[in-house]
Amino acid sequence: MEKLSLAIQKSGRLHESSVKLLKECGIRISNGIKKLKSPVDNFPMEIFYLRDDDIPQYVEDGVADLGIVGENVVLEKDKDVQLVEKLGFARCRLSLAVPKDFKYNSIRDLSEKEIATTYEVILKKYLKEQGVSADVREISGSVEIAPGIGLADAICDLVSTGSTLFMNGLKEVETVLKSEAVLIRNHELAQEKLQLLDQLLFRIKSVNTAKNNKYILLNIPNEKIDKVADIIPGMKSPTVVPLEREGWSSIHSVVKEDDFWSVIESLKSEGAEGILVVPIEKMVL
Ligand code: PRT
Ligand code: ZN
Repeated sequence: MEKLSLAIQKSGRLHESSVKLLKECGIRISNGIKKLKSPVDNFPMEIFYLRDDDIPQYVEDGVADLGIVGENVVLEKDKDVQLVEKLGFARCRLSLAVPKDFKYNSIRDLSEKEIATTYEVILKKYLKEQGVSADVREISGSVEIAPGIGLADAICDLVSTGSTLFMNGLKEVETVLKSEAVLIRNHELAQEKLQLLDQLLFRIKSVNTAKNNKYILLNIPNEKIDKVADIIPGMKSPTVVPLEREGWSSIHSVVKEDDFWSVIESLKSEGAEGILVVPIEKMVL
């Protein structure tokens, strides 16, 4: 039987979340990560452990059918691979930053300046789109120290909390790209592998949809049921269960994480009591 091969990062920021996602999808990886690859016991799949920079190339060549890697790396490597699904972890942005005393008003201020980066391809494309000509210097790590040692006027690097920039006396001035971990695939997968990919994707979506939603339970006077049902319509319609207490019901439904606080406010103003909110493990749509 055909097996899908999936490349994930061997160690680094993506590794743990990738393994965790697979685990949540019920994929049991057999042995430790010391090796180059591990079999999976309960799904026709094997896992390759690679440096993240190498993953797009391996997927383009079909050495691995699938890969989990930052979108930033996919775009920088510019290989012929297909983006299948955004995975919602390892969120960050690729930003331009300048020393904090640099008088920055617009991207034009970087015209003819030297910009150090490890993201040469993405940065050059961005500058071209912005109509700015600057001198892009590719350096291989610790980009944030380049202005301090006189190697560049500005940098373009990944940012998540911003503390690295701050500690190096830099300020963020433009966002070039927003990134997160993504699932990529080889362009020409055989039919059997595509079916396996569909199964895997179904599981990933169930897991990630569940993460973006919460299960909500509350008590409400019966005359407010319709109003509350409009606020929390759930997947089809909410479940309504009568309470022992005369004239009251319990409503169960699903609420999106993003809408959560505004929904809670509306429910309270309708007179909801005893609101409970619980995480959902899997959500099958
Ligand atoms: O060894 P290998 O080549 O596999 O790993 P790597 O060292 O190239 O990559 P790694 O593990 O550092 O990052 C893997 C991926 O995580 C990146 O390609 C991004 O998609 C994603 N990611 C998310 C980040 C960050 N957040 C991040 N903050 N990658 C790097 N950083 C670095 C950034 O370069 C800077 O040095 O963290 C610093 C900034 O962080 P803050 O929090 O101080 O802003
Ligand atoms: Zn890397």
